[in-house]
Amino acid sequence: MKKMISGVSIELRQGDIANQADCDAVVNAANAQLESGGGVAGAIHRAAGPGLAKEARPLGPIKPGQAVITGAHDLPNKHVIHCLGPVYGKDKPEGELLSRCYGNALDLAEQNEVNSISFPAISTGIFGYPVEEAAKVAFSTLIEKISHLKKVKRIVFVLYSNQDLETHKRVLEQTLQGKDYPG
Ligand code: AR6
Repeated sequence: MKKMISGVSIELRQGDIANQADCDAVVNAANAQLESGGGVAGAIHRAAGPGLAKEARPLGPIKPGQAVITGAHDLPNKHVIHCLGPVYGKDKPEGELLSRCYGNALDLAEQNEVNSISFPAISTGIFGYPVEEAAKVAFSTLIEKISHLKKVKRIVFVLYSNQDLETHKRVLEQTLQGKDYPG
């Protein structure tokens, strides 16, 4: 699925965030220490090699909602943007903290002249954020910022399961419904 809004494309695809060779930057659903972990962080650090943790660790610990940028090492990208999502039910207000992740990641992308960026569904794995609720926050944040983006022209959402992809498609349609966005 692909939508054009204010000259920026939003694409939704099923796949592995560590295998997005057509994007300048990939976003990591990180831990505060910016080390390897399970899920997205495990996949990104495994594919990037030990140099990623070595570069990232001194930039931590980070707080929920914060984002930092590093090189991509052995990943097929230029940058990794590491975001710490909120733990659902613990880090509050979780909607605002999750929204800040997306906003801060896009700000870093703009500052680093990133043209294309892929996001995983931050916080929806180990951190327990319900997928539909998280998708609403992600898309409303993106759409709010999209007309201000100067460098970023492609935003790709990489969902691990087909079910999560379908949920994201539905929520994106709902978010755009009734609003007249220039293509
Ligand atoms: N590519 C794309 N999406 C994935 C992949 C992948 N390779 N692997 C999992 N997902 P999670 P969080 C999906 O747990 O909830 C880490 O261990 C997954 O199905 O990676 O923000 C860190 O060290 C889910 O929908 O991130 C932190 O401690 C989504 O990506 C903590 O987990 C996010 O799942 C962060 O938890």
